Amino acid sequence: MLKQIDYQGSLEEVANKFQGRKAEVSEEVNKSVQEIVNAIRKEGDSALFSYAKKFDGYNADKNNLLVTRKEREEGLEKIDENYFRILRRTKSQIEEFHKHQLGNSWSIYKENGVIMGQIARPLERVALYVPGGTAAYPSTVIMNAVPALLAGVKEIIMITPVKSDGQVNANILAAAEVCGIETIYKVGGAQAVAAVAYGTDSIPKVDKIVGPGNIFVATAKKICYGMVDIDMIAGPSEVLVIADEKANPKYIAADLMAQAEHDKLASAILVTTSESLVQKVDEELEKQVQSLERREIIESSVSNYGGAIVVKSIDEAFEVSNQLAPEHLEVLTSAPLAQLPKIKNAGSIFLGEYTPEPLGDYMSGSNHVLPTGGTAKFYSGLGVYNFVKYSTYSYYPKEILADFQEDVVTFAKSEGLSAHANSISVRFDDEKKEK
Ligand code: HSO
Ligand code: ZN
Repeated sequence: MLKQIDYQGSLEEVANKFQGRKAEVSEEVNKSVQEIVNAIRKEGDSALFSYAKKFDGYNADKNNLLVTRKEREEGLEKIDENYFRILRRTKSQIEEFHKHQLGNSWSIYKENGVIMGQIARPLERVALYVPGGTAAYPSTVIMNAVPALLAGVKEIIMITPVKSDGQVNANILAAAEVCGIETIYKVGGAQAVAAVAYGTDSIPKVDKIVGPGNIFVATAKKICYGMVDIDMIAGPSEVLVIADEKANPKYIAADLMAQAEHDKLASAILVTTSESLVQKVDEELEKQVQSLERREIIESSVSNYGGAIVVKSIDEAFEVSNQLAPEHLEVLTSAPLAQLPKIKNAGSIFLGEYTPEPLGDYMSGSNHVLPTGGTAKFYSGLGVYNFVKYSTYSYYPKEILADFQEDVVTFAKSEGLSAHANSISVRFDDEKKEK
């Protein structure tokens, strides 16, 4: 299943494959999503309800758009106490980690009396998109909600598509409950994204939209970006495992498949100094895949977008990884912590054989909303910082402004902006008269 990738110092071919797995957005998709967004902008609720009927078969109107308290209670009854405990434990693990991302407000008091600083303020209202069907992960609800809550976002609303029966998945209701999300709108797709971006009579406008979705949702988020903020556009999942000759092939195979099972477009790559390890991992893959439910997806993604790269040294393995900038990087070498300084580009890093990536998908504490497709070169995973914005402030006493007067006036005039110059010099008119 696992092909050895012929690598002689050139990664171009692997990188192209690795970074080019995003589903292509066709002209057609773009056009139809733009039409939906325009209709929501112009017609609001009536367009929203007719798209909900057309695409989801749900007869939405302003009286049945929200999940009611009764529906929530009925859903939550289906959830056993142990599952609730797991959700709460996950939430507190994520909180404990993300708390450290809080606070970036600071001020400086200069000796000359100038005071300046920056204040972080939370976004007011955020929409969390939860896809319908099998890709609706309760873990993702927690990963998105916790940083927003810690940032101090006042209102988190959820939008999620429902089928004609109008039901929302009970596990999702439970995750929402644990995060204190009470407002859940039964609309999804591009129309729901446009509705929260522009606001309709029934749905409030938000400041930011987060959460995964299909190609229509992702395209709508791109189109509405600017009107609202969005999180990143997530591509298919990926993992890169760096392993030395002592690493356990059984664990490596298991971890490669854990990401591969997400999607036929997922990518799982092994980079190792040991050619014989590749052989052993391949044997393990064949063995373990037999009993996995998503066998077909795994076989497809591992053979199309997976592979093994044999390198001459562990340092070279990190160079390869830095070029590919994977979403998840596992380091299965002796003394993995010591390798940390070598890692330049990776969404989230998992060190040592008892920190498998799926632990991070659920409960290690770090976030699982991460940059994919090589974008870890310039993006970070989701955090508290994504739900705040900063205002800078300054206070200048008169005599310090006087000291800057001439320079600012000259600068403003050089830009042809005499009103700017005037705003400064007008403050010293009296002094000039006295002289
Ligand atoms: N590995 C996925 C997240 C996820 N896994 C959710 C399980 N549930 C992308 O980081
Ligand atoms: Zn996962």
